[in-house]
Amino acid sequence: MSTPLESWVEKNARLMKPERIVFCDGSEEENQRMFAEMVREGDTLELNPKTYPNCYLHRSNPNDVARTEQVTFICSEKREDAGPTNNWMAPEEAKQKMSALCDGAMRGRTMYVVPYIMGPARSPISKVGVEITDSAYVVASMRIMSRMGKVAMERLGSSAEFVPGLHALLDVNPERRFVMHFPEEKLIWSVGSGYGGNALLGKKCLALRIASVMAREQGWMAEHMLILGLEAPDGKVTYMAAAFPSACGKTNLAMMVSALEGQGYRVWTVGDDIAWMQIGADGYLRAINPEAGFFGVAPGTGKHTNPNVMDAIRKNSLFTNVALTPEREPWWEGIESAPPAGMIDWKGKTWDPAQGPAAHPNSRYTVPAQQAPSISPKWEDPAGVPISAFIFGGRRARMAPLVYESFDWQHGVFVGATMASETTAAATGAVGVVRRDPMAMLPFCGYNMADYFGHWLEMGKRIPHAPKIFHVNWFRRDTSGKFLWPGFGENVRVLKWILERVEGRGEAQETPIGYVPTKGGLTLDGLALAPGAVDDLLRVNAADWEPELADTRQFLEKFGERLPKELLEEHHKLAQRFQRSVPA
Ligand code: GTP
Ligand code: SPV
Ligand code: MN
Repeated sequence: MSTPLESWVEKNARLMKPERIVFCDGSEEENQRMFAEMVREGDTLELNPKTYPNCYLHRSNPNDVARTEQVTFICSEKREDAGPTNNWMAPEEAKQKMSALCDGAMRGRTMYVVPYIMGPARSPISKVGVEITDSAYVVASMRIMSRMGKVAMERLGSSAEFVPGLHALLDVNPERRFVMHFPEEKLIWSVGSGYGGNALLGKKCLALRIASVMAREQGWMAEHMLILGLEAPDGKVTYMAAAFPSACGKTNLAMMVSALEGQGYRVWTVGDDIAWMQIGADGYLRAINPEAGFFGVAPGTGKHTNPNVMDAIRKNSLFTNVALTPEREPWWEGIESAPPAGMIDWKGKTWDPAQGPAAHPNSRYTVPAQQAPSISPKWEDPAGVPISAFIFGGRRARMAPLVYESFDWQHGVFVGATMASETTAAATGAVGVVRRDPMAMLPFCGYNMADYFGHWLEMGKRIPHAPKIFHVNWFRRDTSGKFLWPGFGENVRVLKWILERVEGRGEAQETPIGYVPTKGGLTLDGLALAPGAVDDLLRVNAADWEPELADTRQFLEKFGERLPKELLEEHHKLAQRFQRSVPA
C-alpha cells in the first residue's frame, strides 16, 4: 500500500516523466549536492570561502526577477469567490492548461520531492507542505526558508494532511508562466518561473494565499506581517506585527538595531514577512513565524542601515541577482562600500554604470533566521508570541503622517483596508505608482477581499485582548523630494510611542484620521532633523485627504454588495470628522 504522498508523487511523475525522482531529506550532504548541481548548471557560483563561507550567488534568468501578479490566479469554483482584486480561472480549465504544459516537462531531468513544515516543528499552528520541483535552486532555498526534509516527513507520517505544490521550470518563458491556486482543494501549481514567491511554494502561495483561506474557514489569521518584540528598559518585551507591502521595510524593521539602545529599548526579531495567528488560551492573539529564513531585499542594506543583516549573511547564505566584486564577494547599491573596479553585474557581465545598477533592484539574500543577531529567544515558541499592536504602513510621499493610532478595532480595519503604497521592484510592472494594497495582502489574499475584511471584523469581536491598530509611514518626502524621516534604526522612536499607547501612556492629539503624537510625545533626543521636519511629518492636511477620500470610496465600491457595511460606515465617519475640523 502506498501512502497518499507516494500516490500523489507517482501520479505526477507519470505526467512530468522525469528521469529520476529524489525524495529530499534536508541533510547537509544533500545540500552540498544541490549547490554542486547548481554550479554545474552554470547559473550559480561559490563566493569567497574565506569571507563568505558556504555562500553562493545565483543568477536567475533576466526575464524572471520578481513575482508576476498578472499571471497569478485564484482558481475557485465561482469567480465571485476570487473577488475583483484577483485574477480568476475556472479550476477545470486551469488544470487542463497546466497538465498540457507539464506533460513530459521533466524529461531527462530530476524531480525533487521536497517535504517541508511551515512553522516550528512542534507547533500546533504549523502546517506540512510538499513541493515537487525540477529546480535545485528551489530545493536549496526551501532548505533555508522552511523546516525541510526528514523533520517534515516525521511530522507527516503516512497522513494525507499536506498542502501539495507542483512546480516545473519549463523553459522559463514569460509566455508559459502561471502561478495557480486551487483554494477549495488547497492545491498549488506553478510553472515557468524559478524566482522567489513564484517558485518557493511554501511562502506566498501556501503561507498566504492558501493559508488565508484556511484561516477564514478555521477562525485564525494568515497575514503579510513581520513580528517583532520591543524590549523596554524594565526588560519587558511587547510584541507587535506589521503589514507593509513588498519592499516597504518589513525585514528592516524586524531586524533593526535600535537607535535607543542606550535608553534600554531593543528590538527582537520573530519573523520578517509572514505571521500566522490564533487566539490563545490567555485571550491574546498568538503569532508564529511560519518561515525559517529571510528572503530579503539586498539593495539599501548596509552596515549603517542594517548591521544585523550584514552580520547574518556572512555564512550559509544564498544571494540572487546581486553583483560580484573581483574578491568574489557580493555587492549591491546601498551596501555602503564604494563599487570596486572590475565589478560583474547581476547578469554576469562587466558592470557598466551607464547601463543601470550593478545589482537588480529586487536582488535578494536568503539566510537562516537563527543567524540573525537579533533573533528572539521566543522565535520558535510553539505557542507563538502575544501580539499587542498591529502596524499598517506603506510608501506615501505625501498624505500619511509618520504614525497614527486608530480609534478602535473597526476603524483600524478601515485603515488597513484602505491603505495604499507606491509600487516597488518586488513585482514586475511599473514602480512608484500609488495603489490600494489592503493590509499589504492585495497580491496574497486567496479569496474575495470583501470577505477578508469581514473576517477581520469578525476576529476583532472574538479576540478578548485585541491588538491596538496603528499606521506608519517612513517615506514622507519634503518639497525637494527628500525623505523627511531617517528611518531604519530610528524607527524605534515610533515603536516606543506605540508601546506607550498600548500601555495607556504616550501623548497624542486627536485628528480626523486618528491619534497623532504631539511633538513632545515622540522621543527625538539625539536626532538631527531639518527645521520644521517634525511638523511636516506629523501634519494631517485636509486638502490632501479630500482626493484620498474619493479614491478610497471608489476602491471600496469595487466590492459591491459583498463589502461589509462597517467599512462604508467608517468612510462616512472619516469624511464627517474632516468636515467638522475644517471651518466652512
Ligand atoms: P519584501 O521582502 O518584499 O516583503 O520587503 P520588505 O517589506 O521586507 O522590505 P525591506 O525591509 O526589505 O525593505 C525594502 C527596501 O526599503 C530596502 O531597499 C530598504 O533599504 C528600504 N527601507 C526599509 N526600511 C526603510 C526606512 O525606514 N526608510 C527608508 N528610507 N528606506 C527603508
Ligand atoms: C514579497 O514580494 O512580498 C516578498 C518576496 O517577500 S517574494 O518571495 O518573491 O514574494
Ligand atoms: Mn514579502
